[in-house]
Amino acid sequence: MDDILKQIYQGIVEGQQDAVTAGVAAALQAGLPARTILDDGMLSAMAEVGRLFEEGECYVPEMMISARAMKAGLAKLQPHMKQSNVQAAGIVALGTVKGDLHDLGKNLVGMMLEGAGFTIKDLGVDVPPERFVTAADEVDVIGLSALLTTTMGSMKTTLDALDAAGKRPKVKVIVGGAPITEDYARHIGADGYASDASRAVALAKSLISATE
Ligand code: B12
Repeated sequence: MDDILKQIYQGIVEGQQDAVTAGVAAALQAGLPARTILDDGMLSAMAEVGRLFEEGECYVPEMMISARAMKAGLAKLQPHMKQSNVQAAGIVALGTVKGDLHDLGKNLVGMMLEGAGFTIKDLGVDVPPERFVTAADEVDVIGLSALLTTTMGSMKTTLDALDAAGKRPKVKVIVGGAPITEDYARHIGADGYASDASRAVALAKSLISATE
């Protein structure tokens, strides 16, 4: 791995925010594509943090510090992920479902969608179904994120709330997050599932063009 990417990777695993932001700046300066920095330096590091946690080699506080370093790195990378000549593509409300506080994946999906011309309404984390119901009037697509197996059910609750409020036909609902699968998405009646942020962009685009 490139030395700068190694610095970013190590910085995230060890939770050193300054090393990560300096590394991202250096990598951009060296002309490395934002995509490579994200995939090889950052996402792989977060996966390693997850592995360490699973193996009992790190705990929640360390995970939090790593997440903070990752967030700082993402903020540095964000302006470089916008594509040129993009046209307004639609409005997407994004939120992490009730009970769940993980937001790195949701934020990344938001960044990529924004880069592709979508307007993002970020509803934050631990979002109750009613907030999504309210947002449904103002957006074309609602994106639900869940990282915990225990909060996957909140996706179904949210879809049920949209249905009960008569809002379901108005919006497309897409879902994602580490424990979510295509099958689960179909099972709860979502309009689509994407396993990562790039696929989320393609999915949102295809759903919007299908309604035009
Ligand atoms: C960082 C982290 C945390 C941080 C979160 C900080 C933050 N601001 O997000 C903190 C420390 C707060 C945390 C807390 C907890 N965590 Co945690 N966490 C993680 C970790 C290490 C990384 C997650 C991450 O950010 N990945 C990087 C992002 C970019 O990837 P992503 O989220 O998967 O998103 C991508 C795709 O999934 C997709 N996507 C995501 N959302 C959406 C939405 C849409 C619409 C679409 C289309 C696509 C999409 O696109 C994204 C970009 O490519 C994971 C391990 C892992 N491997 O996932 C554990 C993990 C998710 N956590 C776990 C656990 C258990 C917890 C706690 C319960 C721990 C505890 N005992 O307190 C708490 C729960 C708190 C809560 N109520 O939410 C478990 C979950 C196990 C399970 N089966 O449910 C995991 C899997 C760790 C493990 N291996 O055991 N965590």
